[in-house]
Amino acid sequence: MLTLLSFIAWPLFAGDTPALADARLYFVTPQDGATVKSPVKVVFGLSGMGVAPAGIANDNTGHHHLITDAPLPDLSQPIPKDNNHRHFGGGQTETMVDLTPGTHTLQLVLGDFKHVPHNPPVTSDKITITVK
Ligand SMILES: [Cu+2]
Repeated sequence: MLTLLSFIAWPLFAGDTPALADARLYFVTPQDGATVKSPVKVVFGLSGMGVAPAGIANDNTGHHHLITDAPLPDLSQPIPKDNNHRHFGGGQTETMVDLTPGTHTLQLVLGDFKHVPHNPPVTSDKITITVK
């Protein structure tokens, strides 16, 4: 029931750090549908807001989270930290990811200094890649 409620009331249940209206999060590389080799170089694109390391509460900033092979997490809570939810709390804007051969989905979510998505959440499109 709680899950259903927070889904229906989703924008109200987002984090309390405001996002700028024109913020856009996207993959510079790889492109949706690309066939790549592992480790996969992933470059994060962000416009309309800035990147800051975790733990530093600067206005209009956040840090990147790369979600692989998983749906978006509960956007009202700190983003989980596991093999499917990678945090780049140092303010990194690219990474190399080891992925098994086959198809994988990638999605980016910006998190605030407490690892909670902004309001409204800033997320990229979910892309699908094939690893040879
Ligand atoms: Cu984080």
